[in-house]
Amino acid sequence: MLMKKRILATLGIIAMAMAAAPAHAKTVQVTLHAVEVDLPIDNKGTMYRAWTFDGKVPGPLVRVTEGDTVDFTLVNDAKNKNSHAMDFHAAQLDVVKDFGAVKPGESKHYTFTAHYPGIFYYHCGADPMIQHIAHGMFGAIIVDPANPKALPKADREYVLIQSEIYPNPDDVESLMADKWKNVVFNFGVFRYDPVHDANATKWLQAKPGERVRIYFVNAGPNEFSSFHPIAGIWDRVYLSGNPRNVDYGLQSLAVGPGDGAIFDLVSPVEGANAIVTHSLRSALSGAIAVIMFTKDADPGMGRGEQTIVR
Ligand SMILES: [Cu+2]
Repeated sequence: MLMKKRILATLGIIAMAMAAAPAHAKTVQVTLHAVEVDLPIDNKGTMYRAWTFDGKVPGPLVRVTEGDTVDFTLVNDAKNKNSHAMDFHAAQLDVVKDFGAVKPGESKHYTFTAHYPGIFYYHCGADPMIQHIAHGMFGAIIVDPANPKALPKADREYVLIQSEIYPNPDDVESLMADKWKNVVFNFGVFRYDPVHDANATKWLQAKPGERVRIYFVNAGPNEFSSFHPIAGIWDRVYLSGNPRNVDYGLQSLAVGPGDGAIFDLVSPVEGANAIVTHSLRSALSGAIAVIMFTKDADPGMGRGEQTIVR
């Protein structure tokens, strides 16, 4: 009789645990291809030997919801010359078994559950990691909170990833000596800055009063960011993008290599802000992104495919 009670109690606990599991949790298939390809690194089309995920820098935006399981496959294309790997900062795994490199023509598969909401870095971790990141092998994964009301609703969302560009990313000594030429957002010198580069054709857009959510990642490999909106104030900042890590009314926040944060910006007026790293040697070499606040802002910008403006 006692045994039966215990079994029933245990079953009750299991049933409660199952009821507590998020009903929305799903498995998301993600396949990324390591591709070595030439890409432009400025607005006039200077080409650079890039190592990429899916031929783009930043790599494709991966987006899941807290509690989801990511079923991940990395394919290292046979045409490549180098081994590559994948390190998701949203994952809790084995660095050797899961994040280890695979040779050209091979692939790697692993799964993880995204237990923490936020904005997380992903990057190639193949040796020497500094060279793979300098070549452009990085991107971002957003893990949206399971509770859709955990963050105030954003009207527009943009991903900005800071990194350094080195004249020769295969000269590892120059990477170790931190001899970058440009610090940039989304792998382009003044990519979204028509003020410093007349060849820039795109910038960020929003309407006054809209809540603009910047998902920011610092890919490094070496430089810190002091992330600041010139002529604006971050309304809210969430460290690592976790809704529990909220700060209000910040002017700048230091974001180190391998880190990320959510920055919410609301402009009460029309006009422009210039989003920079306030480390000015970095900003003036290419890390400035203009955001225009106008009543006739393009309704497509900061939504869907235009979350990473390409
Ligand atoms: Cu790589």
